[in-house]
Amino acid sequence: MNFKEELKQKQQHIEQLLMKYLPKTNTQYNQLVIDAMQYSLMAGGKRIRPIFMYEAYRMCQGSKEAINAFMSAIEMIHTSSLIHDDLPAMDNDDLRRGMPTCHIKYREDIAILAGDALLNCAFEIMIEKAVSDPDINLIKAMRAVARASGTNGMIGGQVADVLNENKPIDLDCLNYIHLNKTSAMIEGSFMAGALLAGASDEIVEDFRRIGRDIGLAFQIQDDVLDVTSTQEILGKPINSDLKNQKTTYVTLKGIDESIRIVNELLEDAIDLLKKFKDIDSQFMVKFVEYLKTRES
Ligand code: GRG
Repeated sequence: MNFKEELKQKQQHIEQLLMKYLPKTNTQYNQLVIDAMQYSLMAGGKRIRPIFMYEAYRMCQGSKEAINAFMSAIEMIHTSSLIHDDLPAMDNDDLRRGMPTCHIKYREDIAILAGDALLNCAFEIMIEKAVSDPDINLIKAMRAVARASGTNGMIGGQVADVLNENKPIDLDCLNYIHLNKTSAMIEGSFMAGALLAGASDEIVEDFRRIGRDIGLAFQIQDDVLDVTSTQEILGKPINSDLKNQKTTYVTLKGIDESIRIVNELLEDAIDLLKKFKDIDSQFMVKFVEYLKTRES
């Protein structure tokens, strides 16, 4: 099977899990929020965070069924952040993953609730696993996910991002935003996968660094794609950073230097992955190579 086929298969598997873990209802009263959750969750993202989590888990020889719930949880938290990021109070975008954003389709009030509900659901399904299998590794993995998405992670990065719209910022501040808004969840995905598999602190730290490099590269690439891609390919409006007067790697470093930094960070991640040469890290190496050329 070639890389693209393997990637598609993994994405399809994750989508089956997401459907399984989405809450069900037996009443009409809360049906709309479940529809809105499903709409955004199943709108066709790349599913990179659960894939990274699974690869770290597999490379650490994990054998816990809980990985399925944790992979679903990280994608639910990611989707909840996208729903909130698109709201009028934040980026005010109409298009996401090539479809109308949640608040355009379901109204702003329901979109806010759908984002909240996905976040809650993520923690509920992880806690459910920890209750049925009270293993400290599950709790540690849950803590990694909570930290990644919290005040000193994604939310912290988003706060700095919104507070610094419409004003020039330096590289230090921009790196804080990128490393927290985007890298933290990618680092958290790798770390949670390794922790679930019971990996040592040293290995968990290796995966954290792999996630940091990939996450920063991923966000710098987003900055570049925002000015070089098209709405059709990206599935969301281009020039969004310009519209919101955001400082990005492109405005601070230019397109060519930004692309060079992306490639350097991804090469660093590949070097770290080489430590795992005795076990099968081939898919991850190919994934990082693919990220160099991603178009959306
Ligand atoms: C819900 C806990 C919680 C917080 C909300 C709004 C917010 C706080 C955070 C926004 C974070 C954000 C939107 C970061 C951008 C990260 C990013 C690069 C998103 C795009 O990720 P892809 O390309 O998207 O993986 P797909 O659509 O493929 O899943």
